[in-house]
Amino acid sequence: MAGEAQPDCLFCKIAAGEIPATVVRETDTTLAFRDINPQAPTHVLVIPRVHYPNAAELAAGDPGAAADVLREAGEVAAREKVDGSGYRIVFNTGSGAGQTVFHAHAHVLGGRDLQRLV
Ligand code: IU
Repeated sequence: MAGEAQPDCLFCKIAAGEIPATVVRETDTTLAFRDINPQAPTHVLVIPRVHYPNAAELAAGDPGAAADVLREAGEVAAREKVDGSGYRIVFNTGSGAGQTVFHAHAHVLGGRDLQRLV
């Protein structure tokens, strides 16, 4: 069922503490941890503890958790001290957009010049 932990989902396992990650913040509804393949000096993933395959489905199915992810992304940026210089929140959605893990997550990127995308 939507929202429930999926047995084969890597990020569900990280959220459950079954697979280690370098956690930077956690709340009742979210977990923030460092990306294992960082693309910027700050590259943190913020995930909801509930399982939805992407950000849009998370927002539709659990708007509160979606809001929590966005708020935590801002908290991470502040804690990492990239909020002054600017940072980017990215939700890759679908394999054609580079999504490889189908548990909703925000990439928080900062600490270097970020090219304008759009
Ligand atoms: P994507 O938007 O689905 O491509 O992002 C998935 C990210 O998860 C990607 O940046 C990976 O480097 C990252 N990641 C991770 O942090 N830990 C892991 O064990 C695996 C992927 I697999």
